[in-house]
Amino acid sequence: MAIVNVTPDSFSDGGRYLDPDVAIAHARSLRAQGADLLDIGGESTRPGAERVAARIEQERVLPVVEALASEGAIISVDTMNASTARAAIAAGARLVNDVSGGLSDPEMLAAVAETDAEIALGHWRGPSTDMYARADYADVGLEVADELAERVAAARAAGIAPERVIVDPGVGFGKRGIQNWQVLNAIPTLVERGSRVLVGTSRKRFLAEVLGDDADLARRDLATAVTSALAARSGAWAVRVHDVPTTRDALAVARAWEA
Ligand code: PMM
Repeated sequence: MAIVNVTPDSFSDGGRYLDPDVAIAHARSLRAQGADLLDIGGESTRPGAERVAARIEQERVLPVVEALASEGAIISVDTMNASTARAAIAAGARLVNDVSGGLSDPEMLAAVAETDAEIALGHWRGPSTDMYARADYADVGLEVADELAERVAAARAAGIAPERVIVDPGVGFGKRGIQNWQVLNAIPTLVERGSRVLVGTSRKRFLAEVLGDDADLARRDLATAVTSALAARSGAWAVRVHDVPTTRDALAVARAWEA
């Protein structure tokens, strides 16, 4: 899953793809590099980020979703807003990627239930503005698995069959340093619970904590390729990344090892 952030303020690529034509061209190149899914987002969720009005979010993402879906790309829309999810599905998106697990907008699950789209539910304990205030766990892997199971049950209660649901442990969302590694170690536990698992480590701060704060993007992308290959070996269904070639190569090598 390749990341297309149509935002002015995402932490690693904010502002680069705010113009729809530039975002579309970038997404086409990610697809040409081998991305199976394009995840298009119009609201940054980096720590401390302020919310964006749904209308602005839609102005950013809908032209990009529509153009790429019409070319046959499989599109995911990264949103916490039910109205944006609805509009993006109407424009051709097949997957709604809600980092809040359907908790931010009480209409989200019902909106997706009315369609045949899939939904990725992220592990989330509250808004980005103060997400670290809730980073308090006794056993982070188990708590993330249990809290995601509750969200899968909520989706089912809203009318979304479990086969349409993907879970994501929400690396970096209300988790500090070592908690992110613990949650990655819990991927097999998540897989055992039965849903497909999506994992997003790309360029995140916990990688810089290992590499050193001076690590440039190329080094963070290499680290992302390693965590993504390890996530795949742990049973993840998809990995969400900015740089497709490095992760494609790492996945190919991991697959060859397994074969
Ligand atoms: N991380 C970010 C945004 N969206 N979606 C999923 N499913 N999983 C993630 O870990 C995730 C996400 C934040 O990173 P970005 O600003 O680089 O997109």
